Order: sequence, then C-alpha cells, then structure tokens
Amino acid sequence: MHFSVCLLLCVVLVGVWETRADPVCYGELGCFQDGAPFKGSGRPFNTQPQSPDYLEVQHRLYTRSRRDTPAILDARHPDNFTVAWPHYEAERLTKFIIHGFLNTVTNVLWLKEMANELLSNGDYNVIVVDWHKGNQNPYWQAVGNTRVVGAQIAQLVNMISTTLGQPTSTFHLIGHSLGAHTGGYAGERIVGLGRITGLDPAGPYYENTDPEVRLDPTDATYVDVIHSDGKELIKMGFGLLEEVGHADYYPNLGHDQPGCSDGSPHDGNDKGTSQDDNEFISCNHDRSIKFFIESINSPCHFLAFPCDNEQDFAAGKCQSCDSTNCGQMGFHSDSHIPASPTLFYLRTAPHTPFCEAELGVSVRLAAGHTNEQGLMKVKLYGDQGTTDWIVLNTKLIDFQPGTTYSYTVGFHSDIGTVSKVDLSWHHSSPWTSPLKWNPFGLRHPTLAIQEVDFHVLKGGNKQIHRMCVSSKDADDSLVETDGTVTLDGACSS
Ligand SMILES: [Ca+2]
Repeated sequence: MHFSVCLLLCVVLVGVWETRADPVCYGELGCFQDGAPFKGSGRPFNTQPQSPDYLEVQHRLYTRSRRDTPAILDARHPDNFTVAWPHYEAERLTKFIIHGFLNTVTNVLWLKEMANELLSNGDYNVIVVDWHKGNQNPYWQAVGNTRVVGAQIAQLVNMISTTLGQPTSTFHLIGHSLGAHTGGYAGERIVGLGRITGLDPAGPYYENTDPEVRLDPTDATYVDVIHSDGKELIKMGFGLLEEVGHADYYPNLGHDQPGCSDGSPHDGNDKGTSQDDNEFISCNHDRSIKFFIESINSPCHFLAFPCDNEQDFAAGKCQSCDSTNCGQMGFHSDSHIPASPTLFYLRTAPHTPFCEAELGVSVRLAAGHTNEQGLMKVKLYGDQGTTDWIVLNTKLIDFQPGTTYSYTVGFHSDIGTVSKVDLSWHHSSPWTSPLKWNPFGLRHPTLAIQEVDFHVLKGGNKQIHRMCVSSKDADDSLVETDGTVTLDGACSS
C-alpha cells in the first residue's frame, strides 16, 4: 500500500483510541511502556515495540575494503562484533545510516549510495541498520519499534566503545524519517555521542511531543537536522517542521521542494532513492536524503543563513551571513556549529546538483568621510542575467571610513560573467545616536565607496572580480542614503 495512503488511513480516518498495556521487557535493552509521555492526542494508536527476536535487526558494516558486500552482525548479539567484523577499526570514525518507514536495503538505492559517498569521503566504518521487519504497516507499530531499534544501536555503540576504547564522540548516526527518531532513542542511551543527523525526521506521531519521544538536542553533542517536508499529514507532509536540533536547516522554507510540486514521478531527479511508485509521493520527504548525499563530496557548500523564521527569509531579510554565523547544510554542517540553537534557511536548485552558487562580497569604504549607520545592498549584472537586490547586512552596522565589510550571500541563477554592480544603502540610526539622525532628510548621510570585491563560487569554481567606479571624479563614488552608485570599471591599484 502507498506510504501516504496507509498513513492517512492509519492516522486521519480513525478516532482517538487509547490503549494501555503492561511494559514489555527485552533483557538488557530494558522495559518499554506506552504511557506518558508516549501516549497523547497525536498518537491514536500508541503501541509498544515488538521483540528483538521478531525484528531481527541487522547491522551491515561497509568499509573501503568491503564496499560492495557488507559484513552482517545480528543486532541481538552485539558482543559478536569482533568475530563478525574483523575489519572494523576503532581508529576510524563510525557512521550509522538508519532508514525509515517501509524502506528496505533492497527496495531503495539511497542506503548503498550514501554508504559509498561516505567511504569516498573518508576511511570510515559505515554501518547500515536494517530494520525492515519492524518498519512495515501499520505505521504506529513501526513507530513503536523504533525504540527497540534505537536501544540496539546504543547497545552496539557502547559495546564497541567499551571493548575497543573508541570514544563515543567519534560515532555519528544519520537517520531518515523514523530513522531520525531512532537515532534519538539511541543517543539518549549513549553518553557523549558525537552527532546525530536527522534527515526530515518523521512528523506523524512526533509533532508536539516530549523530547523523550522524539529527536532533540540532548540526544547527542551535536544534532543537525534537514527539514524538507515539514507540514501536516493531511497536506501530504511526512516531516516535522518544528526545530529539534542544535542546527535546523530549512531548504526552500522546509516544506515544499522545487521540482516536487507538479506530481511528476521523476520530479527533482530520482537518482538514488526508491524506485517504486511511492517516489513522487515522498519526493519532498526524500529530498533531504538527496541533499545530504550530494553534500558529502560536493565542493559546493549548501551555504545557509541564520533567520528567526521563514517569513523573514521569504521576505529577503536573511540573505547574508559572515564568518561567524553562516551555516552549511549537510554532511559538513559540523564545521559551522552555532553557539546556540539556530534555524538556517537556504534555497536550492530543483534538480541535481541542488547546491547553488554563493557570492562573497567585500565593500571597501574610502577613508576621510564620516561614519554612518545603515543597511547595504547590491545588485549584480552579468552577461546571462541580473540578480535581485541582495541585502548584505541584515543587522544595522556603523560603517567606518577606510574599512572593508565582507559578506557571503547565496543566489539562484547563474548570471554569467559579472560586468556591473549597483550598490545602495539605507541610512538608519537608533534613538541612542541623535547626532546621526537625519531629521526631515536634511542631513544627507553619505558613504564613499572605494571598491567592491566579490567572488562567485559555483560547483567549486571560483571567479574573483574587483569593481570600482569608472569615473576618476571622487564625487562619483559618493552614495547618499537610498541612492545608487554603479561600479563598472577596473580598479586603478
Ligand atoms: Ca530525544
């Protein structure tokens, strides 16, 4: 049955029906109860997990020496790992990949593709968690089973860490949909787990739940999340829109992905995901996987901008970042861990390669003028197109003469070779700086632009340009508030 149809039948067409049973206990994994916080209005059929003997979870180890044929470990016997996995090395970083609802190691390609990309990136131990007996219909039973699968992953990580001395900080769990929450259940049982990456964590049964029920920042030292299908199930959304990590990435606002909207089975390029007829139904949901896979070895950065909410991003208020606050969606997001939990937004292309061009802009102000506060923006003209106005600083800056201000921004279309830059700025002065006010527009606040340096980075290729005002008249480099100066000439030095 269709993933979506099944979920709708399971969740929407039935009323709230609470069940309550005695806890189930599975040896060293402990006991699992279905009472609070696991029961709730969003969970009409809350079910305890099935037994490890029923689930028959397998851990499939891939390494560079065994890329095609994994070595299989029965999750019920984690202490057998030294025998089953003689080529496991504790000196390597270890990556777990955990699939979600209905996926199996044979009916989707992305598990193998992600393992391969990871092994191309580094000499890792890559473990694909195969829980295909526990992730079938009904959905709520698969939800329940994630708790045991997570506990088994934790049991293995702790076993390896204890036996070989491998620090738990070197383990990274990557989970899609239900697999993201499975990673959370593992993480809460592993002291000092390095990282969990949630790829569009499942929404149904997890919306507005307690952190114990879902993935949350306490489950690992670093939790990064890509939201690609975050909307209600009734709108065919399978992901969770609410933030659940230290860094939550919302590509294309996080709910509808470009290239997925017209219902074509091959929307957004079907490379690497399910080959069955569910694909276009879960195009948005699976897009998080494609972003992550592309990010592993791409020279493109999936640059993302911190923003308080999607309305601000959609309104163009969060178009730039600097060395202190940029985000990088995907595998390399741990090189940009924010100091506090942060929402990041970005745009992507509708087809692979999804990562779009980024633009570094440095504006140098001429010396000898007065400082002014405000916001600056640029517009670029290329031989293949023109950008919209791009706001450089989203927070007010006190622009100092003789100083260079550098930003990174993203933009969609390839505009070709840039030949002209328009620069504008808007004066704004807080009430605490009355001397910098501009009463009735009488003061004419002005900046003097010396030059604009910028580089376009697309697909690893970097074009660097310097643009200056073509006129030799210094007055032509002056730009009054809300005015525009055009830079279309070479710089003299
Ligand atoms: Ca949790």
